[in-house]
Amino acid sequence: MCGGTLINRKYVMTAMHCVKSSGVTARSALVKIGEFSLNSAIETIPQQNIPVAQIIERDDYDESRINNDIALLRLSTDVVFNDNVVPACLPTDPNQQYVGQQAIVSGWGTTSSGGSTSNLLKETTVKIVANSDSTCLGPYGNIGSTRMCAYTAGTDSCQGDSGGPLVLKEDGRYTVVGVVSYGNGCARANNAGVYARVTNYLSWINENVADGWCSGTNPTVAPTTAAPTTAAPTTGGACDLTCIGDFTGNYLLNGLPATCNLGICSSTDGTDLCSALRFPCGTPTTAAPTTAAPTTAAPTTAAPTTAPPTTAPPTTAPPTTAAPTTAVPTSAAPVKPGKLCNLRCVNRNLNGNYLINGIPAICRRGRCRATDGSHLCKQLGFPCRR
Ligand code: 4AZ
Repeated sequence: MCGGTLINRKYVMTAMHCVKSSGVTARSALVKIGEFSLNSAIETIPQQNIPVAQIIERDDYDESRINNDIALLRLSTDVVFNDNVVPACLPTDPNQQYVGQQAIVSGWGTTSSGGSTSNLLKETTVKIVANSDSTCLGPYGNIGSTRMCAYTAGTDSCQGDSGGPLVLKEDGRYTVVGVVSYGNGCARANNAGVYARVTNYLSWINENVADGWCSGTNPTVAPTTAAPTTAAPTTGGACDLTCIGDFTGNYLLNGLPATCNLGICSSTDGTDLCSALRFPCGTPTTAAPTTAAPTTAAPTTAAPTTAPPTTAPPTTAPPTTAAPTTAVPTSAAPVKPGKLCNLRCVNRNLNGNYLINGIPAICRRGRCRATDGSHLCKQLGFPCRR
């Protein structure tokens, strides 16, 4: 199994080594979107299991050096976005190095080198380091511009997290900057984790995922034509987000408080919502075209898990690649942890930080609190009773 990142309604980004092994590409794959608990259904919104229609490979993938370890999965049906399922943004600046920035990596991989995988999605925070950092250059030598390292003592991605996202907050949105690739063991002192560097592949990604955007074109990619000199004023009125979903109620859309009715939303703090979100479902006809326009409303990052490729080409398709998507916490405000929630009936070994149905939580022996101050048990529908 591997991870992956939802890029838009049709494409998941993962690692090449998740879909190809010893020169043989997997024949089929299944992506699980909105998954959280692998062996019990505690998700408040059911996951979407979508077969992969096409695996888009990097033909410069070097299996022996684990270079260009990045692949795209074209889904056979469109993902339905919801509170727990929103694509991650792609970086817009190909030259950004992110050195020194804290980033979140997530997955269902092993919780120690050679240990067992996690039934529940886990996340941790690691610092992106320069390729020349001793924790990167020391163990791996010169990894060039196609890879990046992230290191924080005592925590790491691990086996089974491969293909999954390394995200950080950029302009208030979660942006996927790395794809989990490899490392010497896991959380080994002075050995960083290695990630495919997403900025190195932006053109390739954008060229290949073009038909997966709501509007037909990637709103994050600057148009080649110049913006008009007389820009029409943007209004603070309703914003049409129906390409993302028919959601109704109050939401934090990329941290902006908003109220929505069947996908038509207005901010409740006076912000010009559509403009702040950079018109994810296209610009209204009266508004001037924006130049660079990052994508999605709710700041959800996908953390799919994928299965390893089959090495031999079997005649029957293996029950392969699972790629769940789960939300990364949406707001980073320092708040008091919420009420204690007993989840021991789900997993009595929950220890550490998790994303539970998209809710960031900290757990000790199966008892958890939301770190965003919310009432975890209530949001999960009290899975282990009150
Ligand atoms: C793996 O085998 C793997 N510590 C992924 C990430 C890391 C190590 C191993 C990074 O999938």
